[in-house]
Amino acid sequence: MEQTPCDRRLATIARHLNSPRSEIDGGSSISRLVTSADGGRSSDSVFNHVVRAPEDPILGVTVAYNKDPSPVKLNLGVGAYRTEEGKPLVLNVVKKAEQQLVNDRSRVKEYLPIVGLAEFNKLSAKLIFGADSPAVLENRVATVQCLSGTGSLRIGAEFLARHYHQKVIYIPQPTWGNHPKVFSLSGLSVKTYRYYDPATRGLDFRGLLEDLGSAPSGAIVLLHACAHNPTGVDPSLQQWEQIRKLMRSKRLMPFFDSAYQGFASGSLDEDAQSVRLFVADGSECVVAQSYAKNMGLYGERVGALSIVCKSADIASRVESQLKIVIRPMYSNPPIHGASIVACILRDRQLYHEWTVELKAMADRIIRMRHQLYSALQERGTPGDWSHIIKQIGMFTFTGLNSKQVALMTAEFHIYMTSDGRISMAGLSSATVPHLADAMHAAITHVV
Ligand code: KET
Repeated sequence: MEQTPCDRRLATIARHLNSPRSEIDGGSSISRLVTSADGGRSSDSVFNHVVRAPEDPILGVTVAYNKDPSPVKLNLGVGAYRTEEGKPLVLNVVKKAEQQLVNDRSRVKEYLPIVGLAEFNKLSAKLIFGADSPAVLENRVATVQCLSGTGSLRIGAEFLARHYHQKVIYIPQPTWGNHPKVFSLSGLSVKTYRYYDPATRGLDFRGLLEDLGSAPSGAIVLLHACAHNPTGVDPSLQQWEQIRKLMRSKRLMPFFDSAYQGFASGSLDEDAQSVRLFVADGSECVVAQSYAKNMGLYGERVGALSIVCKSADIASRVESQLKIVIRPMYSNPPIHGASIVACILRDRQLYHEWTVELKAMADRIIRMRHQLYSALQERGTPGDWSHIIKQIGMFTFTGLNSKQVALMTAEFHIYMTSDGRISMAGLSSATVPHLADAMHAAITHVV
């Protein structure tokens, strides 16, 4: 069909907006295409060349959801826990800890040290490595409080880019969409290793071993500690042991992302087993922890980066360099969220209450998996949907393609990432039928 000048113009804009370069600098041609609606004021702006960047593939889903006036709309994009009533949840134990903090008249709002709250750091290391971990007891772990999981990954990556001899990091294919950006902006070069097999909807263990086996000696390897995002597929403990053996034999550096401790199995200890396996052999290891999901402290931005070293002296030198990374970025971390976490982790009773609430969240997600699976069975939706109940953690990697997702959003007001990932934590018994209807329609109408 003949293209009109208008079609050509739109195509050019679309090309610009879709090119990765346009996220940062759109080049000059795009600005010439934009006509100003403000009487020419923007044309003499020094920022006139700035091109609108695309929304984030995950957080942008919430932006689109917020704009939709439909009463049946459902946000299954971001991994954020919702109650059966579809409401965000502030854990009771968090409310209690906050009350304690308010009641404590001795508390002040001074700056924290660059590395954050010392007690929080110690307790965070114990939480992930185990209270009796030799690495913790021997002070071989450098832990710094960071801005949630993302900030911990970033500080860890910046440190490795400056002080580790290998600048290449292998990330699983697929992985959380922010990983490649965090690592490449830190100065590491990003490569992928095979992880997920779409045919079996399970782990591509052979591919994983082959790719890590042919990685250069010393390469960094990003591992999801549990509840792999987006696939919901984790190695078994035996497979973890094989991965560990291979990685140690090639001196590959494990960099664990632990954003879901407690969310996979409902048990904090069980979900830390992969990390503990690596730490137990006495070699180095890097771990980024987040309290966003397991304590529901999303907006408080609380997390920790730990670097397990071979001696206390090395750990203290590593910590001194982490301070050099942190100081010019944000100087020192915020006090409130870390104080909540420290209150809960230090107090036996509160800690116990936390584990009960955490288990309840994990169990509700598992219930949603069973309800969705049954609802698709009832509808006779074509295909094998058993992966919905087999996958682990917050997400189901449905296998729906981007066109099917687009239909679910357009016709059913269901919002999710275009890779077909749904956040099971955003689902409730009341909304399962609506989702099942949408999935059934998408599967039967769009190939
Ligand atoms: N690692 C993984 C694997 C992860 O899924 C997230 C968040 C993070 C780190 C960072 O979380 P933080 O809030 O910085 O502690 N994932 C969800 C939210 C997001 O994309 O920011 C998500 O995938 O929906």
